[in-house]
Amino acid sequence: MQEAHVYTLYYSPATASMVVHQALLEIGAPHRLELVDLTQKADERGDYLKLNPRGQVPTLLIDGKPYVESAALLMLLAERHPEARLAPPIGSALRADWYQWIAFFTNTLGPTYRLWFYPPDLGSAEHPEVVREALRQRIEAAWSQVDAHLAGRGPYMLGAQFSGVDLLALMYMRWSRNMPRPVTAWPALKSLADRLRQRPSWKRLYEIEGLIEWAT
Ligand SMILES: N[C@@H](CCC(=O)N[C@@H](CS)C(=O)NCC(=O)O)C(=O)O
Repeated sequence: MQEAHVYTLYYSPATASMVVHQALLEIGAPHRLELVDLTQKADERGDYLKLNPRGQVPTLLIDGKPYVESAALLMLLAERHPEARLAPPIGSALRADWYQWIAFFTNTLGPTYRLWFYPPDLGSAEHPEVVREALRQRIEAAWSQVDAHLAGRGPYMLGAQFSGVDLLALMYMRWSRNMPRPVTAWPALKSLADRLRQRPSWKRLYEIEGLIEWAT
């Protein structure tokens, strides 16, 4: 008989599901993976639309109930598995920083990256140069801010202590690899990326998702 898992992650390799997948690996929580075919048009993703009306990944089923939004799923997993220490204790000063940086990544970089990678969201197959340039500047300004933060208060996003925010940062950092200015061009960001890419959960994620680029 198949083991019934609490968690089922609907994912696609190298996408916004990465952070949730890596969090599950960090936690060591048994889970089932369901691959979502993103080559199909979003409104043709059949039954998956019942779980995630926008047809996007990730979706995490917890005891059969679907939840979406990568940053929310990261926070939920951190809360459900305090022993994995993906979040500092509630009420601590670091917890406040943790909320702040998660919101920063998901509000600032998330939507801008989305527009960068999905020009049809703004109505064209390719961005006009002026739009592409504006997005590039916004993305690079956000990374400059994070680099300055890390240079003063690193090496991790919360200082000396690794946390789930670093997993979120790592996913966004990886997506910059083919951009005009990859994060590895900023010294403190490069050092964070190098540190995080040593984690067993990252290596395992690469094996499972069949990833090659930007491994180390
Ligand atoms: N805000 C969402 C964004 C999810 C998202 O845009 N996922 C992309 C992959 S990175 C996707 O599903 N793309 C396929 C599509 O939009 O059709 C999150 O962070 O979970």
